[in-house]
Amino acid sequence: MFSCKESFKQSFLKRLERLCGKSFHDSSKLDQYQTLSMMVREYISSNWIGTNEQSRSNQNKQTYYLSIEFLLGRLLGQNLLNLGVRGIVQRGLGELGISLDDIEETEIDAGLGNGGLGRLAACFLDSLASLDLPGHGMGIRYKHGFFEQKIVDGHQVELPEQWLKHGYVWEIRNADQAVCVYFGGEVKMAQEGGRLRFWNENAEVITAVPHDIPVIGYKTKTINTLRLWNAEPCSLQHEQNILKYKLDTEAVSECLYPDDTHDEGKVLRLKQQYFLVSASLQSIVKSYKKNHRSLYDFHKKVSIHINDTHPALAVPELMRILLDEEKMTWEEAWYITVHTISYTNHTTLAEALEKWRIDLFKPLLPRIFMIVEEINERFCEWLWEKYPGDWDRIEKLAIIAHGEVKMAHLAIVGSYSVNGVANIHSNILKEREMNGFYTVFPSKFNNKTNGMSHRRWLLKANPPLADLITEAIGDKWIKDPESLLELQPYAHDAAFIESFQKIKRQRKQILSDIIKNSTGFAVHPDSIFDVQVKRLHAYKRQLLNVIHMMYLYNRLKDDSAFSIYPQTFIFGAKASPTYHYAKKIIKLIHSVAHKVNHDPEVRHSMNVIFMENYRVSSAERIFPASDVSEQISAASKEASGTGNMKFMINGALTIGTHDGANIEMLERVGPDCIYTFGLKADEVLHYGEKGGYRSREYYQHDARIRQAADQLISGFFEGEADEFEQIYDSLLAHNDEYFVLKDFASYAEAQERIQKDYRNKRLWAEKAVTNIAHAGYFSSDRTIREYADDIWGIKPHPR
Ligand code: 26V
Repeated sequence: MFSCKESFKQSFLKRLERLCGKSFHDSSKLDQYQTLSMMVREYISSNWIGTNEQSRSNQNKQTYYLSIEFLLGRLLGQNLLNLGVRGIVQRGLGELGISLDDIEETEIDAGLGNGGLGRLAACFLDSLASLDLPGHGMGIRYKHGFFEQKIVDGHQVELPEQWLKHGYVWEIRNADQAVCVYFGGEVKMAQEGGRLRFWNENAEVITAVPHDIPVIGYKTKTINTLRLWNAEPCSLQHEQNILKYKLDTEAVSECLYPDDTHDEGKVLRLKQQYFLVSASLQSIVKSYKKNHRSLYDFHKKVSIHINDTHPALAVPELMRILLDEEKMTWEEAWYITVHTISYTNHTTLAEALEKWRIDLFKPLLPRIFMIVEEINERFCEWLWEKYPGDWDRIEKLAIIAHGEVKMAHLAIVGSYSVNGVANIHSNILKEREMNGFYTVFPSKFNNKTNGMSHRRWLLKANPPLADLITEAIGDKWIKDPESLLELQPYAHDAAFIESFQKIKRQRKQILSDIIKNSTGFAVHPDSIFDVQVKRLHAYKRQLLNVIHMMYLYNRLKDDSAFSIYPQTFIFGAKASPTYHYAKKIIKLIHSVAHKVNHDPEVRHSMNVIFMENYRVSSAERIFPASDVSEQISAASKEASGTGNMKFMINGALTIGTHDGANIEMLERVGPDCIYTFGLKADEVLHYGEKGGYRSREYYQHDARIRQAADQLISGFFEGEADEFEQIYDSLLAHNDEYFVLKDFASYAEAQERIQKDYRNKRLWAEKAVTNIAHAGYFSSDRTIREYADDIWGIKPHPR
């Protein structure tokens, strides 16, 4: 049906009538979107079945990527591209008088993630399928994804997100493969055939129903699966209060936690984690047993990856299945578990490391708690034998200590591989945060620098740039992103540079139109588009950007000899609903925007824009239109970053600290093509540990800082005079935890370099093209190949 335009048109019209019960003329955009998506789903179904059959018959090793988040965004456009039929569909629909772009716009983002961690999981799925690797995702089918952000008078307001309101065409509900997940109750134990048998009584039972989404690789017959679990009532449960039971059950897959800042200690979050893990492991073991004879080879045929510690209960859950259901000995079960599970750490921030209080954990998961206790005891005994008398070490490394279960410790002890997500981050894990574990398990630790799907972030998000690249070097970069290096000579090719500049200008015009439509404000596409889009966190230092904008504004007002190349500062960020400080920063950005954009003396030199409800689909419009990429975290705090890579591949130049993957970008493009500034990681860590930084000195000695800081509390902005007191205090009373003031001068100096360099359009474009040429390394294809070869031991199986 996608082989030629005519047959596509006919099938489309026929399918539309059958599916929607309407004639084409009466159909809505949504009807058309659903029809087209359904056609895609039917089209791939034989390859989906084929992929599953192949892995069954060949018994090839499979990887399951367990993640509490998958931030997929929209699927239709990417699927059409990957199937190589987007052109035919676009032309066919065009002849029917409809625009494919408009139809794609009707798809609601699947926003089942908070930010980088969830989007990384989605990019990994694309790479796994595109590389013909047998790797599948497992997650939760939240009814409400990440909240929808509205801005009211400069304040963030959160609305419940409704991605399922029109149904979801990409999923197939497989109720026949549902499994039961047990909570609470009492653990019973009896002697049986010379061993202890454990079972659970009076537990609460929840049904986990899988909803499977096909993951379509780029121009390949491999279709992998993303399995999302929905929590539903179970007919086995005897309940007095049925309504309460139904609501309690459904609550488990109701909402994505929008809070990656602090653990609210909510039992519901722990319930979600065990729900994901137990349902996934039961289904993995079941399907393994169907196709293999001996469970003793499990680890040779299955690898299970845990994305951060949220699914770390995979360790005791696999133990429970092997011990209690499969009757293995502890030693047998442990050997298999530790040879099956691998773990990625995504942050070193102590506040973000998950710990669960025993008094919450034990009643909810009594048998799992027993197993964790046993793992802990055996681990501590092992330590004691290796380091006799070293109580300190045992106390530091124990899985259970001071009334809490430490999930990172459980993940490290229960897995064969622990990786960080950029070189610097992995080194900090080894040398500092996890040094105790690195000393006892040095061979487990490794690095896998993050990547992004260049097919979504260049091929799909920026078709004219993708076409220009293909014209120059052919299309092999789509399958082999590191061949983008062949673009390097074009950095000095006048015709190529001119086309690149034209495309960038067009993309800036498109973004300007979007900004005009959503905010009513007209920005100038010839100004420098300087963009910071990412979650709002103190450590990411949106505040540094804001203080610098305030300084620019003040200088433009006060110093008549001062002028700048017009610059548009664009922000997009969601703050966690309970993170009041972050919400104040959003308000501050709006207050500065209001002042700047309405000042007739300044508004032609600088503008400030906040884009509401930043998400995957808006990111696809923003990266291609950017000139400057703000990656300005306090060094050592951003594990990797992945937005930095998406800007880079779209030809934006980075202003960034020596942090995360920025460092590896610098190593590739060289210091002339990236604007680095600020403290190094070891300096930040040194001050953090030993002290010696006094932010007040920077306030006293730098008039630029003093003026901006004073404006935070002087009523300079409209609204309450004390509105920004908390921000002022964070900088001065609390000694500026993230070194905003200390890095200010260096940041302002890097911005001056940008101001100077941007005026030389030719040179700027050369630097941009150099960035694109070196961005191939940051494709998730490279990352996934490394995971496949070094950690998972899986091989490509093209069909
Ligand atoms: C949690 C917290 C809690 C305390 C305040 C600061 C903070 C910052 C981040 C988090 C989330 C931790 C997990 C996470 O999303 N990490 C992100 O993972 C990305 C993919 O590996 C990586 O690119 C980002 O640098 C990293 O922050």
